[in-house]
Amino acid sequence: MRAEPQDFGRVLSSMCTEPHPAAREAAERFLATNPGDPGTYEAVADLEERVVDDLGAIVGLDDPVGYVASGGTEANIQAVRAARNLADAANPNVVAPESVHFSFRKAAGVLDVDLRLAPLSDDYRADVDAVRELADDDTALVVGVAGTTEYGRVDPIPELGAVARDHDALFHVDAAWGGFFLPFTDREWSFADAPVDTMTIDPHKVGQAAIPAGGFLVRDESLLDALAVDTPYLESTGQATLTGTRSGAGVASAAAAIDELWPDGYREGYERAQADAEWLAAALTDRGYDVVEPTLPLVAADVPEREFEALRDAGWRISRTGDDELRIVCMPHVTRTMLESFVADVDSVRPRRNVNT
Ligand code: 0PR
Repeated sequence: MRAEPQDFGRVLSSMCTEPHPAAREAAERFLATNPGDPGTYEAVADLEERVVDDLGAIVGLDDPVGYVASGGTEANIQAVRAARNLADAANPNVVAPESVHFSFRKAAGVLDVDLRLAPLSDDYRADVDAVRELADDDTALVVGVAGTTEYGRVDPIPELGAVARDHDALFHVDAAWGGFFLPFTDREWSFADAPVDTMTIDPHKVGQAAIPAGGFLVRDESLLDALAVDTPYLESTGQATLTGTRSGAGVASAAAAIDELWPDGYREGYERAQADAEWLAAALTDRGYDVVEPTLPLVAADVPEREFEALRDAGWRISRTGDDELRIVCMPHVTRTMLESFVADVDSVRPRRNVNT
C-alpha cells in the first residue's frame, strides 16, 4: 500500500510548513545532486552561492559567506564549533539564555564545551546582566535568539553583542525560525544592527523551502576557514560543512522559494501571520485563558491539561512549552479559517465556568 504523508490542515505547533510549489518542483529536479562535491555538481553549487547571497540581503550582511546546512541544529553546532576552534582558552565555554534551542545542548555535548545558561527576564528574553555575569575570559561564544522556539521572543541582540565583544568572544544569533519574519519588523536582530559573527536562518522553516534547508552565515571567510578540513581526493580541496554528502534538493528549493517570495511574498506572509496570531491571542484572552502576547507570530496560552488533551483528541497537532502552556505557531500553512475552527473546538471542550464574555 502506498503511504501518504499527513496534510497540514490541523498542524498548529510545527515549525515546518508546506513548501512553496516552486520550491517543491525545484527539490524534485535537484534530488540527485550533491552540493557536498561542488567540483562535480556545479549547477547546484552555483545555486548555493545564490542562496547565500540572498540570505545575506535578508540578514543585512554585505559579501556574505556561508552555506545551506541540513537545518538549524547543524548551523548552531557549527557556530559553537567555529568559536571553539578559534578560542585561546583551554576549556572554552558558551554563554546563552535559557530559552536557547536544545541543539546547543547537543553542540556542547559533541564538542565538549561548557554551556552556561543565563536566566531570562520577565518578558521571556535574555537577561543581559545575567549573561554578563556568566561570561568570563574563557567564553568563546555568546548566543542570542531572534525568535525563540517557545515564545517567539527576540533577545536584546545589540546588548548581547556588546557583552561578547567585551570578552573577545564571538557572537552568534539564532534566527532559525524568526529570520524570515524579522526584516519586516522594527526589531534589532541582524548583522546590520549588532556585531554579529555567525547566524542561523533556516529556509526550511518560514522560508518555505523543502527540508533539508538550513542556513549558516558568517561575517567573513576566516570563520568558515576555522571549520574546514582537507578533502584531498575531491576537486574542491576543503570542506567546511558538518555533513559530507548533502541534499541538492534543499539547496535548489531554498533558491526557488527565495526567488519567488523575497521580499514581497515574505512581507505579506509576515503581516498575515502576525495579524492571525494577534486575533488568536485576543480570542483566547476573551475566553479567560492567560495568554503570552505574540511579538512574532507565535501564541502561548495557559490551557489546562484536560482541554489540551481533548483538542489533541480532536486531531489538532499542538504542543506545550516547558511551563505547560499550549503553543501555536502561525506558520505559512496556518490560515484564519483553521484558527477559527480551532477556537470553535476550544469552545466545545471548555467548561462553561471559564466564560467571561
Ligand atoms: N533554533 C531554533 C530557534 C529553533 O526553533 C529550532 C527548531 C532549531 C534551531 C533547530 O532547527 P532544526 O530542527 O531545523 O535542526 N525548532 C523546532 C523545535 O525544536 C523544530 C521543529 C520543527 C519541531 C517542526 C517540530 C516540528 O514539527 O521545536
